[in-house]
Amino acid sequence: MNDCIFCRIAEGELPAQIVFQDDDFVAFIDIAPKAPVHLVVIPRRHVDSFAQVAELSADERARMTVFLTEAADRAGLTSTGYRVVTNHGANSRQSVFHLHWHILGGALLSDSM
Ligand code: DGP
Repeated sequence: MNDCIFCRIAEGELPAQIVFQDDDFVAFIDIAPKAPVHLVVIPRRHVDSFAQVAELSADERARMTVFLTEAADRAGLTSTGYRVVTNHGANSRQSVFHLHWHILGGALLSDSM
């Protein structure tokens, strides 16, 4: 059994509040939100973190960025704005080792990154 939490969410083996998905990417509500709207966006294909993004094809990387904008739009964030963050490694406090992007919005965010 795959013990990656985000792979299991992508496979439908673990529940998540999915807001948008296609064949290659999934956007769902973060379980511990840091903003009124906090989405997690993942590629279905497992990549450990942003440092390994080259393991995705150029086409996947291009579509991933467009998917991020689409997910933010579906969450109603385009007009008011949002922040996109990805964490890699210990100093960033990455806790789930499957590449993911945080989309944060729904309020005026902290000016500290
Ligand atoms: P990071 O620290 O960048 O690795 O962020 C991981 C995020 O994933 C963190 O904000 C909490 C979220 N998360 C962890 N486990 C689950 C889960 O089982 N379901 C959901 N929806 N989010 C999760």
